[in-house]
Amino acid sequence: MEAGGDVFWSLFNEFNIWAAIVFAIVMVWLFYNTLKFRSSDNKSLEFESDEFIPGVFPKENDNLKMELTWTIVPFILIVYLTYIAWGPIDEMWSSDPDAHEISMTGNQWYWDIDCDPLRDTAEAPESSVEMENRSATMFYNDNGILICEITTIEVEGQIKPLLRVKADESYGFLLYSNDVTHAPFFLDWGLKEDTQPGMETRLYYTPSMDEIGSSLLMCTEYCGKDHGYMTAVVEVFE
Ligand SMILES: [Cu+2]
Repeated sequence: MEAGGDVFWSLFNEFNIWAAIVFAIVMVWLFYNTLKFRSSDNKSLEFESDEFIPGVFPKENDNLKMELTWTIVPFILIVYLTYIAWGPIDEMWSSDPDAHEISMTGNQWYWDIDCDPLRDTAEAPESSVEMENRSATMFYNDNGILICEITTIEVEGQIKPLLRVKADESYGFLLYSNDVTHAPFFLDWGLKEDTQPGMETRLYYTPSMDEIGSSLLMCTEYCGKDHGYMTAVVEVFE
């Protein structure tokens, strides 16, 4: 199963390609200069080391063109890589009006997941407290097709929520917290986002056919004693 979606993988590959190019240039440059400027048969180089005066830059060895090159070229590359690194963030933050919305509320130390948080009201609930005790565990679309289900699953002896979503469906996750900052991390999707008390955060994702199967969801913002057990399982079905 490929995790993270196409946009993540193309970014990963592009970073690897640039890392290989930079590595090759550095290595060629390193060995070229090591060999070219080595001292042979104990002869000293063109300058005497005694000529160096501490605190005084040996201007005669300066090469402005070279310094500008190794400053400007990596700078351009870093700016470019920073720019393309926004791609996945942009994608998970781009709202899709057709996305089916699922709410996830962080609590110390469990996740409350609701398949249909916006029923009953035309707008988003004002607070996650309103949604307590009225979680929808299933949602069918207009064609009667199941696109969200919440059940439970046993993970290492503990009962955890199991969120089931359909491949090729667009989902918007509405994220809340009832106490402190949490952060659901969809491990195999490569997505994470903070949940904040008193604030709604969102992320959007369309699981692909390649992602059919189960993967872990865990909290990645330290939230107290049982932070490490604040997990759930996400299953993508066909
Ligand atoms: Cu946590």
